[in-house]
Amino acid sequence: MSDQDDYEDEDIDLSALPDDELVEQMQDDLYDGLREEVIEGTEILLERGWGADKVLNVALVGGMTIVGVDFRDGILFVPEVLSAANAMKGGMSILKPLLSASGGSTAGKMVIGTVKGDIHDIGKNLVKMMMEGAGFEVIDLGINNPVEDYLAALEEHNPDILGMSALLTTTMPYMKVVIDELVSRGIREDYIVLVGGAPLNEEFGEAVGADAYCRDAAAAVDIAKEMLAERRAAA
Ligand code: B1M
Repeated sequence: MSDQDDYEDEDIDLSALPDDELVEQMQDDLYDGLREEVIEGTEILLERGWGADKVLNVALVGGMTIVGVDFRDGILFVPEVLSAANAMKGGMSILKPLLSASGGSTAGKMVIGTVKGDIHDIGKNLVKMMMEGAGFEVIDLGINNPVEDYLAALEEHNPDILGMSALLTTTMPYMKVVIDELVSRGIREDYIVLVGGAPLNEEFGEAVGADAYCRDAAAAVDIAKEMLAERRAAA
């Protein structure tokens, strides 16, 4: 964005914009790392009756997709992407209680973490929110988890599901390290193992020995529910 654009942005009354222009403006603000503006836009869309999932997918994830393209093409660099991520997290903090609205119940338990070498956590955090919204208890191990962290959490929390996230082609193979370790300890079948992250696909999920690859947070919820129901029925 040019200085001129920045200057113009200062005068924009977000609440006066129609929905499509507001979304466009929010995506610009996310791109520019303007956390407060992204929060304000999120609140306005909710007040206008947008569902939390629609605000998330259309305004926030849509904005982050644009950031991703420019990051890939060398137009944006790490500091800018970090501030865009910070702005996105601002919007997500407003949506979190809504996405997690059902709270309290125990549809099942999940341990989730981003794998070793990888510090991307926005997608994982979304999965956590949506799983909590669907009534799951989620233990979040955060980022950069070596196999030992997963093993310790599985032992401590005895979850139904292990979820792993990776955003880099260089870190996604680490999922196999974790799964192989579960196999060699004879505990692989004790857990439903779900994997996700932008560079993965179904074929990869199968190749590393996961039970399923989850395209997005909503798919993670559906797959978790379905697999857990099957497992409980079989037991
Ligand atoms: Co990174 N980065 N990054 N980055 N970054 C990517 C992933 C990249 C594709 C950008 C690009 O080139 N276009 C590229 C990877 C290329 C590749 O591996 N082939 C890349 C790179 C190269 C890097 C660095 C190496 C850059 C550098 O330093 N030179 C570096 C690596 C650091 C490291 O991890 N060791 C790096 C750093 C960063 C930041 C720190 C600046 C920041 C992360 C901030 C944070 O997460 N707190 C960042 C960001 C923000 C991105 C992009 C722009 C956005 C990722 C994101 O949050 N997407 C990303 C480009 C892109 O993906 N568009 C990029 C939004 C999020 C909602 O989607 O994470 O896919 P996603 O999650 C989805 C699904 O994938 C799924 O559900 C989620 C919600 O629907 N899902 C799961 C995810 N995890 C799941 C787990 C499950 C189930 C589903 O478990 C059951």
